[in-house]
Amino acid sequence: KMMFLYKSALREIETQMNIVKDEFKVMYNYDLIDHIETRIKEPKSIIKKMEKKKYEKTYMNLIENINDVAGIRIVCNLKDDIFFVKDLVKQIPGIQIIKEKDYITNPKKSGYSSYHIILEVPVKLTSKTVFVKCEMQIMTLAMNFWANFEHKLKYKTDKNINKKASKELVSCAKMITRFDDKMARNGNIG
Ligand code: 0O2
Repeated sequence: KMMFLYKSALREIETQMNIVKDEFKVMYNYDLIDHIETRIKEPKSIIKKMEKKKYEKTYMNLIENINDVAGIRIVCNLKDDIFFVKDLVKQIPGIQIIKEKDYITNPKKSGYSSYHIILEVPVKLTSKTVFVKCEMQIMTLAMNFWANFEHKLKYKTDKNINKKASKELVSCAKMITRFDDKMARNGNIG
């Protein structure tokens, strides 16, 4: 039953964000959003995260403390668009903002760079409206490429990758940041 709520919340926010994507394309001939991805966290990943964070495995802890069971990723072309999109998201009627994390201005030690918003999305059931938590990640296409690659290599495996590989990944992330900064500047010139 809980997964039904998370899935419904994702459907709701995905539809809203697709409308934003299409609006900018049709009305302004601008690709503000390249594409949108959604995922429901696998039960084994939920358990792993609860163990890592040392939460007792209860439904209450899951609802209250695991913010990313429902996840939506908004992939933009340019870095500036990330901040534009996050301001738009904050204006969507009914959506409640719980928390924001700006890993664009302050990337994580791994090199990971993205803007995170924890939202509560209203899901209208026949008898009542339920607010369901979702995590929105907003990043550029280049950051998406890095995050997917790094995730496959390191994030989901139990093996620690060696120091050299970690350093290389950080170095690649920095290159990507420079690339995104350059693209944004060129975008502004154009
Ligand atoms: P998965 O498999 O992607 O779902 P919070 O409790 O909300 O305050 P949380 O969720 O512990 O904080 O941490 P954070 O750092 O905000 O990360 C949430 C998600 O961001 C992660 O979910 C990843 O999806 C992504 N992420 C964070 N750091 C990295 C990183 O270094 N590399 C990559 N590739 N992704 C990262 P999960 O559950 O960890 O993983």
